[in-house]
Amino acid sequence: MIQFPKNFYWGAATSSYQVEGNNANADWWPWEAQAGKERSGLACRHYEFYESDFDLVKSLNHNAHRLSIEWSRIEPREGEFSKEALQHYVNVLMTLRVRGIEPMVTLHHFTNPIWFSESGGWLNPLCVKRFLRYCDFVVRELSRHVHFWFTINEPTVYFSHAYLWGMWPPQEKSIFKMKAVCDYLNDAHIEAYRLIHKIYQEINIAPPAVSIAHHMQAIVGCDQSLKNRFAVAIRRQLYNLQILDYLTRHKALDFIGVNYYSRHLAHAHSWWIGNLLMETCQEKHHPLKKNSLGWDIYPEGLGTVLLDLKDYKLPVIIAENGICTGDDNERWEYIQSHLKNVHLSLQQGVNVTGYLYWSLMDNFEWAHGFGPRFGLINIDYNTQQRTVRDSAKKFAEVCKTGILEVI
Ligand code: IFM
Repeated sequence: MIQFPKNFYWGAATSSYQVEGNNANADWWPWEAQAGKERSGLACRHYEFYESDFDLVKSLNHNAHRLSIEWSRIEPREGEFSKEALQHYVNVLMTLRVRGIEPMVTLHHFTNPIWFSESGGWLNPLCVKRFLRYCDFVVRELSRHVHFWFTINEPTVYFSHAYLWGMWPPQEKSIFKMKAVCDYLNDAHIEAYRLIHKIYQEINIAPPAVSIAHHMQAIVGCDQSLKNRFAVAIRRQLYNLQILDYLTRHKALDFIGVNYYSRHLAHAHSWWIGNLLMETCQEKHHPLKKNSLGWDIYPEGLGTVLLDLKDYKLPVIIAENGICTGDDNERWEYIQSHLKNVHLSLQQGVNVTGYLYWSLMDNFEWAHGFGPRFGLINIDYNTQQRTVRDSAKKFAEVCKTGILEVI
């Protein structure tokens, strides 16, 4: 049996575009059609059903819930801010609060308003100013209901998928553009961090806790060769730590939000920089169970990643951790094995203060559509019926007691 600290945050995460439905003013909406992808359409209709969804959250003993605000609803056309959309999110937050659930709010989770993308997106020198204008509008109104903010979800995933690998809109494939977007996103976070703190000071409420949700992988060498050890060291710095070093140097993190799913098995066949930075092992000599998207399941990696964060001396919230699978037993195994590693890291002195499973419910998994099932709650997309999975019920016991009965 392992016991987690009192006051630990337990819950699950979602993002607006993936669950709300009908986000027709976001850049992904036309892109799905152009790129011939499955359409997000009505998704889980969470925009309408959030109250009953939060009843389920409550019944599952979650005391925290992460959600995101859809910028394209708030500002559907440049400079035109929707009071109605804002009020919707006030209602959402109040619905959580009356159920005793702490909201954790993301301001940017991969999607942008169409007008923003059409005018250059995150490559337009005005992007940071535009993002801040939206943040200002939202944070002033929502500040009374929110303590925890995530400015940007997984900046490294966003700029690499959208600007280097060409997999997401705007499908750029340029290392220079990616670098420019990386710099703008860092600036956007730092400026938003300062703005959020300034607003709380002006309104005279207790200071907020602001971070990014940073995607971290366990970076492991395929063998102990000098090349691979070197590859692991530079990738660990570049992919996992660099952004945190930069943001802490600018004093722009109150805690660290970590999204952890899998490992990255480095194998560089040559000393060429491209191989050192990117080549992964294609052999089958380290077989691990995989999720339905083919990602390795590697629970001990969460422990390693958390230990790497100890030196930052900041609280850590696991803002996402989860598995897509058709077998719900695997989901419970995944949760248990990852929680064991969270507990280990607590014993090693890492100040982990919360764990949010990804995701509360099955949802639109970006370019993969609705196939992957990450949810604690099953969604029947024909009827929109919600069914709580067994793994969710078992996790609910942990949320209630703070105790994991280990096998
Ligand atoms: O669904 C995504 C989420 O939007 C960001 N983090 C990873 C999840 C699973 O791919």
